[in-house]
Amino acid sequence: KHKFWETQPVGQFKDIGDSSLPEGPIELPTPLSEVKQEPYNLPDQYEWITCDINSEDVCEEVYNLLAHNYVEDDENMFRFKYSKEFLRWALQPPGYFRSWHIGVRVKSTKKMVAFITGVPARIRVRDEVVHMAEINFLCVHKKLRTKRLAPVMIKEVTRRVHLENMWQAAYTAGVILPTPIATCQYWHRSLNPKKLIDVGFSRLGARMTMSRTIKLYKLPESTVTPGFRKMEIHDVPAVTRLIRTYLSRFVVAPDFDENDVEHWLLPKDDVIDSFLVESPETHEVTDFCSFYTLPSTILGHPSYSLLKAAYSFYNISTVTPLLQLMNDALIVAKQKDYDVFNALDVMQNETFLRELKFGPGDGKLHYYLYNYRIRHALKPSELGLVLL
Ligand code: NHW
Ligand code: EN5
Repeated sequence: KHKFWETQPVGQFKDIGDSSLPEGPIELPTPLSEVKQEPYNLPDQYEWITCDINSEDVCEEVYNLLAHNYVEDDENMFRFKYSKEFLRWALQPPGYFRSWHIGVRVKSTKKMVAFITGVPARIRVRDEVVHMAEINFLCVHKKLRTKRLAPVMIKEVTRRVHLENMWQAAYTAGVILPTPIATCQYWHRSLNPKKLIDVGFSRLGARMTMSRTIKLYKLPESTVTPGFRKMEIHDVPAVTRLIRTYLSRFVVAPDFDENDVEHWLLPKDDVIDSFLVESPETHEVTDFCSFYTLPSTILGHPSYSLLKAAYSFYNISTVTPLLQLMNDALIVAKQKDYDVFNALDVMQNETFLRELKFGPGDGKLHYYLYNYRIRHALKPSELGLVLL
């Protein structure tokens, strides 16, 4: 079992419960001169490429690789379909490294067959802010699976992260690896129940008709909170103060500055939506909510091919009850024609999920740190981090 992961500086299953092991880095950094200078070897037919995601052609190749080979649900009914604009946003935050956008091509045909990325992030673990890589979009073409290409991809991104003098990483996966710092549950709120049932995303409940189901999930036409509006560029300082204060209560959370907030939270059409509540009296920004857009291909359905999904991102309530704020988020998502609103049970999300008619999904999301040990697994409510 885990012939690769056993060799890596990650929490191992055999060490679970061993309270003699200290929290923090597992291995010390090595001098940069000792970091391997050449890429890892690939099988002879393949070559490494550093991707220029700003190039329309490269971005399209990545988009197509992922659209056909990235994550599916356990019954292979849906596959994530990240848009090109989303990929550009996800891969180019402040201080990003082009060298961390790594592709593999077939030498003879130049076809892209594998991909992995990192982006830099400051992640706070308890009272320590750690400069990490967030690793995402690991993908090997379906025809090249189970040939141990993934460990080579992971070692190569690790090497390139080390070359920037960073020694820790954060990542999430639907599969269990050694060893999760937290295991979260996906929850789903139907916005277009008829379509969701038609495509097999959800089922008609026992003793429910279609018309009762549609009525159950009906939402008001417009938002109810006075002062609820789209976030704008001039809101960046206020939103940064709000989110920094809020995230300080979680055990693991990003350390966002104004540049990060501008990049990650300022609205971008069909990528990231953010709303806030500006008090009509004091003009203070008191509350904030956001979701990102990640559609899925509906595999093999005669009449529908795309599921439009919103994913809850960062939400902060100080005056408006979180329940009301998130109900307004559902209302705008419905106005914008999303079929479903998804959320994890991270942060304070448990306080609204059931009441707002979210139901638990069949998927879990495991959170991991590379080269950083946590004494014992966290509760989802202790996590203040959402990855894309
Ligand atoms: S999770 C989404 C990952 N992608 C997909 O699920 C897409 C569809 N699947 C595939 O493309 C978000 C392939 O099945 C993949 C595996 C490529 C997943 N994470 O090549 P082999 C992320 O992107 C291990 C980590 O034969 P394959 C996060 C597996 O346990 N490891 O398999 C990515 C086994 O090792 P073991 C994973 O099916 C985080 C080995 O790979 C994994 O052809 C990456 C088998 O390799 C996963 N999701 O390809 C880690 N899935 O020890 C970052 C399988 O058990 C670490 N494996 O024998 C930090 C790096 C930076 C550090 C900086 C200091
Ligand atoms: C790294 N950034 O399994 C991401 N999704 O529940 C990689 N299920 O959509 C990790 N199987 O439960 C990704 N409908 C891990 C997740 C991979 C994708 C995945 C799950 C999450 C999902 C749906 C569809 C299931 C189709 C059959 C699901 C039930 C919804 C229902 C609505 C009404 C109230 C009850 C729940």
